[in-house]
Amino acid sequence: MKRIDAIKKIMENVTDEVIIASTGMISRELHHVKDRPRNFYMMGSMGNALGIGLGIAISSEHKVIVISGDGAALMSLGTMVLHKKLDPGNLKHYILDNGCHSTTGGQPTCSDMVDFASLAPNTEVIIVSKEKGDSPRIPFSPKEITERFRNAISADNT
Ligand SMILES: Cc1ncc(C[n+]2csc(CCOP(=O)(O)OP(=O)(O)O)c2C)c(N)n1
Ligand SMILES: [Mg+2]
Repeated sequence: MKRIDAIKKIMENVTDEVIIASTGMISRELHHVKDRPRNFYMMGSMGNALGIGLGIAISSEHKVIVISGDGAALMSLGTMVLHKKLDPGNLKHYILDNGCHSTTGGQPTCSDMVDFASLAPNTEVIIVSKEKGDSPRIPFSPKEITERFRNAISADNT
């Protein structure tokens, strides 16, 4: 399955959930498939999406979906353990595993050494193909994304 098709499938069941998308083509593809103010695109800082999602999940009643790549998930193994410890029922973590850093040229990861789904609750691995994809750049600045997202999830808009 292509990564963008996995994202389309995830989006089929999304209503009012907050979505935190990992750095790179995952964010671009989510933006391309369905841009919405409740999407936060973690531009630049790979490995941080789960920490942001976990923070929102434990401090609010929002249903939160985090979409990570395998490279990003490997960078946030400690956060996955914290996810297990805190175990918020309102957080779902998808890991789109293509065994590489597809966004930056396909450098291999060692995702085959880890059973991500066993590390934390509500964690689902979807195996996807390695191609980079061609979704265009997100036309918002990090500041615009943050402001739009903050506004969308603020107490007034729950
Ligand atoms: C801390 C940090 N390291 C490296 C990068 C460069 N970078 C951006 S996306 C990416 C690859 C992401 O790989 P993965 O999470 O597996 O997602 P994929 O591209 O395979 O869908 C890299 C290395 C970055 N933005 N931030
Ligand atoms: Mg990857």
